[in-house]
Amino acid sequence: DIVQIRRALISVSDKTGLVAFAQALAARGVEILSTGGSAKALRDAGIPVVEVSEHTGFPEILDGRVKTLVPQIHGGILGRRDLPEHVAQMEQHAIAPIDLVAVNLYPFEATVARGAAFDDCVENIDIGGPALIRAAAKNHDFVAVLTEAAQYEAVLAEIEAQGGTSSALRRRLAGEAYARTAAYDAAISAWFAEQRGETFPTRMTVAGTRRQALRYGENPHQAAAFYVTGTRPGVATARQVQGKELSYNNLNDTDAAFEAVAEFDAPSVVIVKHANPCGVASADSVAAAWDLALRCDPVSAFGGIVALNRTLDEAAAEKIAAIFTEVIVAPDATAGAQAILARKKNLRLLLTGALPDPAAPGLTVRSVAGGFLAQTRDAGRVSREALKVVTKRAPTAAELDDLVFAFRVCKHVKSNAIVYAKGGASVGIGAGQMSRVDSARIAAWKSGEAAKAAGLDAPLTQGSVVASDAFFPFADGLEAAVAAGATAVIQPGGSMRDAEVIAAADAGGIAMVFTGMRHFRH
Ligand code: 93A
Repeated sequence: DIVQIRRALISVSDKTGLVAFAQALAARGVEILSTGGSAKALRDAGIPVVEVSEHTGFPEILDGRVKTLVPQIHGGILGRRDLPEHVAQMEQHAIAPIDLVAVNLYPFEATVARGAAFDDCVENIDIGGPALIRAAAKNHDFVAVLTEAAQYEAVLAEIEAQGGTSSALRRRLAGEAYARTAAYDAAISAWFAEQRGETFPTRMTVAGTRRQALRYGENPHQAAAFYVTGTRPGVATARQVQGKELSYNNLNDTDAAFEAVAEFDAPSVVIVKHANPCGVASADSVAAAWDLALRCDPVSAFGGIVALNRTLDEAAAEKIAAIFTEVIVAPDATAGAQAILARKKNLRLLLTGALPDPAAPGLTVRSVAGGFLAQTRDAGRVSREALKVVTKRAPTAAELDDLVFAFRVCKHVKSNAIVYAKGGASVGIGAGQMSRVDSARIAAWKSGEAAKAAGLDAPLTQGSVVASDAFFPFADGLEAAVAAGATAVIQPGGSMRDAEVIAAADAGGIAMVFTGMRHFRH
């Protein structure tokens, strides 16, 4: 099923690789039809080309809105070469068959991305291009369709090796062609929804490009792949500098760690295990932040994912490399730090070039049986000014710093989340429990273990502050915090029993502030 290429239609906005591709076709005696700009580029390169308007006897009209939308072109693409009636009709109307269509579309996505005006975006909605692509893909039994420069090589290789394209390649290209037009229309409809200020249109397409096939999913019996959907800096846009292949769980944990560390302004480190932070700290340097983050839960940190919000330097690299770590993600790394990590062949180092903006808008999507849930990202951040003191004692300035820090950490801990913090570092994290009081107790207990490991007499929670991602429904959770030695509490407030909880805080002599904002994370 090899199809020899006698005539090709080339119409491309992105002219990358165009000349070399067309040159190779021309060298094989292929007649090239082309639209205005593409034809000019080919002529300038000395490649013989016939303008579509010349071929059809119909000029490009309406500022190029109608270039290829003519029967001579679409008939040449869509006619079946194996049906005598098709062949006869094509002959009757002087329609020459077209065996290869190379089209890439008006750059709608890039035009929107550069913030162009409404009319400019509309003008960049390609009509003729998708029509050519869809037609060629439909008639893939006889036509090869190329929608990006990355595909030129494979087609030329087949023509070189066997004098034409194989049906296997043409089918693959057809599938990729419809994926391209689907993504294009998804981008256009999303843009229209955005223009109307509609976050949740009646139909939503989650469009992504496969970046990597993964060895398996969350478990080895699950298949998985990794898709890139945008340009927001983060795990999907990171460059892997070294280390073993990333797994599904690595990627998920790295995302959690990097999103969390981006919340903090000072040099900070977040260590994640099973999508939950097990140590978070801010300090004067990332190396100092690492020491504090590790102290919170050194047992869990083993085999963890480490995220930094600053360039990884040599001092931090030495320290992190001293314990078994799966992944390090940072905006950048010094050459010295990279040399240190290079000794650990398996350790994956990801560099992102930038930090995500935690306040950036966007959606998160989660699948449920038969559908998916979409919501705006939790871009919420409490400021000191928004806090309401509800106890007799107000927090000190130092307590306030730690309260805001702890609540920010809480946002990245699975509910029910309880975070103890002191001196810009987490000192006890309770995650994912079904009852809040259990999270409070677990956090305090883990902190006691960490203190023992560090050879300290008092638990790290002594003199700390504590944050809760949602309100305390009863006083017991708060009493557990008081028992652990916390001196101040931050929580959303809003429970039916707020009065009891406030009374327990006053009885314990501690300060409490309400945020009015909750950070559930399920
Ligand atoms: O304006 S269109 O929607 N109408 C058409 O008939 C048409 N034919 C090809 N856009 C059309 N194209 C697009 O023109 C192609 O998809 C390609 O992106 C572009 C190439 O134009 P030029 O060769 O003039 O640079």
